[in-house]
Amino acid sequence: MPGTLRVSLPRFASNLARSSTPKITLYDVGPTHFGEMGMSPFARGIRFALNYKSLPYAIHEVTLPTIEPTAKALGASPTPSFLARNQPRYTVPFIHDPSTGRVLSDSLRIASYLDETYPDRPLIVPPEKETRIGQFCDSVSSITAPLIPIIMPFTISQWMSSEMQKTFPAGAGVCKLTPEEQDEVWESVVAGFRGLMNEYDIKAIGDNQSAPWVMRGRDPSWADMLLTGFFWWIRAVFFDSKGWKEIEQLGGGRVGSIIEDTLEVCGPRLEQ
Ligand SMILES: N[C@@H](CCC(=O)N[C@@H](CS)C(=O)NCC(=O)O)C(=O)O
Repeated sequence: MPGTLRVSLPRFASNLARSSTPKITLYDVGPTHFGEMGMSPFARGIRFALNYKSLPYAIHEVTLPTIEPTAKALGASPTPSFLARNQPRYTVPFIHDPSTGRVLSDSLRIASYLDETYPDRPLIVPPEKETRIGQFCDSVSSITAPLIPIIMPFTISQWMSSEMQKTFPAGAGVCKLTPEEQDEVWESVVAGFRGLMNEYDIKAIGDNQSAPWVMRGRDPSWADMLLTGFFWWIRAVFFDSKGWKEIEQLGGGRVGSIIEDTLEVCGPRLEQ
């Protein structure tokens, strides 16, 4: 049943209070009215990862025009997926970890780095699943991409501060799709997620088939965190829409379970 927690709570929660680990700085776009959930779905996933690993962190908000100069000043690399297409581009999230002096960009790389650097915390990108997790996350962003023109107008007007709204190009807050075109987008998004969840059921490589997690492991992985980073946003805007309700019910309600369980295990706790 969606929302029913069938997993153990993070084993390191109590370490946080007595931790002397210096705070990692996570760069996200803002300011927004999302509060502790942050703006970028990728950065939101990293918050879930830091929460899950009980690593202390602070958020540093940048605006769209200040992503690149801030990243360059810190020494963060352009995002590899854009680099591969020969279009160097700087994106959030990126992090600075004062414990190691490392600066990293790209959410999957950050998630893997946290595993490597803090191996005593629960792993979220186990090496044997890294490729599958990476492919899953790429699919999540490409399946979701057609929703952007529909989701952004509401997001910009309702959730972005006026300071942040000004950094968006004129017209970014207007959906130019007809209602019929929007229905088609939803159909493609629902079909995309249906295919993806089926594929990951068939080829599941986890060891706990009754667990809701994407990889069917005993614990959540980066795949659940990134998926919930996206779905939290989509659900918050479209919770009452037919398309969202279909997505939530995919796999007999498994998608809804992943969101609820990930939020319960890895959700907001930013005060440190
Ligand atoms: N592959 C990157 C994608 C990150 C990404 O696309 N971030 C968006 C915000 S959600 C961004 O910073 N966009 C700024 C831009 O494209 O100029 C990751 O996983 O971190």
